[in-house]
Amino acid sequence: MSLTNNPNVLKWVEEMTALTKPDKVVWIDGSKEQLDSLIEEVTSLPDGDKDKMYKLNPDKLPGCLYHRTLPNDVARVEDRTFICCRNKEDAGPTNNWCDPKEMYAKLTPMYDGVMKGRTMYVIPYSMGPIGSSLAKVGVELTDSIYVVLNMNIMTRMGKDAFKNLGDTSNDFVRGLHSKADVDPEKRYIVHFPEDNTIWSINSAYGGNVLLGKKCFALRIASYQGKNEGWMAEHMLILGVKKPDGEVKYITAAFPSACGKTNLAMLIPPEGYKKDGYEVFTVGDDIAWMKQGEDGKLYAINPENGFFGVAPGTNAKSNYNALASTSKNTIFTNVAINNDDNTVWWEGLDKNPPVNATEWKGEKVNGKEYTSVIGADGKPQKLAHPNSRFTAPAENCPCISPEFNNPKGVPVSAIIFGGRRASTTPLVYQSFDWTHGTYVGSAVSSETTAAATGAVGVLRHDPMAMKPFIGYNVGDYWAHWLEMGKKLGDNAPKIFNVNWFKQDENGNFIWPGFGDNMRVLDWIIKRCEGKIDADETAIGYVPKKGDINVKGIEDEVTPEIMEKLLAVDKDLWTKEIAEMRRYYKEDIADKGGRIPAELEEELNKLEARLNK
Ligand code: OXD
Ligand code: MN
Repeated sequence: MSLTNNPNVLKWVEEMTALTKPDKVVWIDGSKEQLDSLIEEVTSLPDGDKDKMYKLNPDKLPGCLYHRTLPNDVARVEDRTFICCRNKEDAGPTNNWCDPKEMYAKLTPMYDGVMKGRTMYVIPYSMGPIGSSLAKVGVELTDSIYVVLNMNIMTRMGKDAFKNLGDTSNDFVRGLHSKADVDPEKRYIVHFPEDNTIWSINSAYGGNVLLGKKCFALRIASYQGKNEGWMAEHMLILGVKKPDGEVKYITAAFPSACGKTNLAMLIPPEGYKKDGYEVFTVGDDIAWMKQGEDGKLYAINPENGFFGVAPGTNAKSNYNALASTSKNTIFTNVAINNDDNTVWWEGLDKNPPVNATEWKGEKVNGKEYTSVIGADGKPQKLAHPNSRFTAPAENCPCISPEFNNPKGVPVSAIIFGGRRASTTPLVYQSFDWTHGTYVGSAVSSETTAAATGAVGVLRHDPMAMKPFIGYNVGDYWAHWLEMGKKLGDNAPKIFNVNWFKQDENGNFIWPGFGDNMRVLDWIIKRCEGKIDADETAIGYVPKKGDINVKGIEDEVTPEIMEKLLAVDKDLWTKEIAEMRRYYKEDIADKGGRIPAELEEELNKLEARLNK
């Protein structure tokens, strides 16, 4: 039975049913009875079925499920991800492009009859709190129960999502997914921004198939945001409660492997806790931001859960993330401890289970296994490095009381950052929004000695959005500038941070994790106009003594702090040369329409440095 009378939804579901030819169509109402019966069904499937899930220990991990994907289907596939808009130039240099007509023609035969013998699930969902003017509706059609159960955690799923759409609106994102085949050469993650449509086929990995997340909430939404005057960003949202009781909200964009989830769930150092500081998580991955009636920029987290990387998550590195996985969580591609039917991953603790099943499903002696050197020259891993937990946001001990506020939270500061061994100081503030937009366009992260390949190679990832901008990156930067003009004096202040500065011996010189609170503290004081700063060529840098190091004085001596905050002229001259190369070779020469104001910011930066 369909859950809506909206003719646009009904017509499209009918068309897609005619194309994919499932045996049965089930509308997902989101009720407990329906979800419970899907869990029974998916856990009763034979081993080896692509959808197969397992129940975990009900006492230790109540309501938790386990799933493993095919070994060739463990991550987002950027080379098979497309933006299909009519004009190639509108996709720009950061996207794979194909003409929409051509892509529909190519994929339609692949979807033809693909769900024969299977059930199609119709999943209505809301990105953002139901009833919020910032929220948007999506409908995903899928032949995977694993997808239904993940969408139930990651979105507001079920019949209430249709309430936001109403009986006549056509403003919903149409997602079609089939796990279909196993052949990675036939895997496609395709966006048609001009049709509000996403087609995903031949994958069962989260980022490729939970279509509300990267596909809708970033790629399609960034395009919608440009047209409708708001922003969809790859940003965490956190609130800092100060001793006076006021909560200041900050968003932050970092490329992967820079600790976004950790910052979102930060636990302040003892001294700050004693003074009454608290940190609340609103979101760990995506922010939708729009100007409110009072002129300020408001942010919602469109998601309802966390799709986090498991390895490295432990009680010390991120207590709140680990606690979020204690119940009603789906684990994908981690290892199983067969003694008690629980899960394990590298970095959880120092005791890999002995009686273990590794992520591909092979029973192994865990302790021995992790000490054997694999074909890649590294110790074997029980869990895949990109294994994940899908955890409900409501499980998070520090979830913000504003998490479901339909108005969102007012943003005081926006932070950019990357992993930089040198050059970039611990923190600096941009001069204004336009300069801050330049700083965002220059976000890049360095490869480290720990990774294979050359050390210190810059990977550009503007606003940490490179794989997620659903249109021309130059137009995206222009949209940022446009938003700044609209926000005027209400615009959040823009900062850049670098937790990863190293000394001559390659040791990190900033402790990071909870101690990043000390930097947030400076940022908030800057937003409040409570603290002065040194004006440098690159922006405002903290004055000596203004980053609070109480409790870590032994580790962060005045000499180290000087290094952390240094602006080295030679390194910045190189940085500017690299940015000129990047703008020209990677962007402009490849069809990126760089706004003149950003070229001008680069000129001004160079002039200030040479003054
Ligand atoms: C993610 C990503 O999974 O950014 O959040 O790849
Ligand atoms: Mn992400």
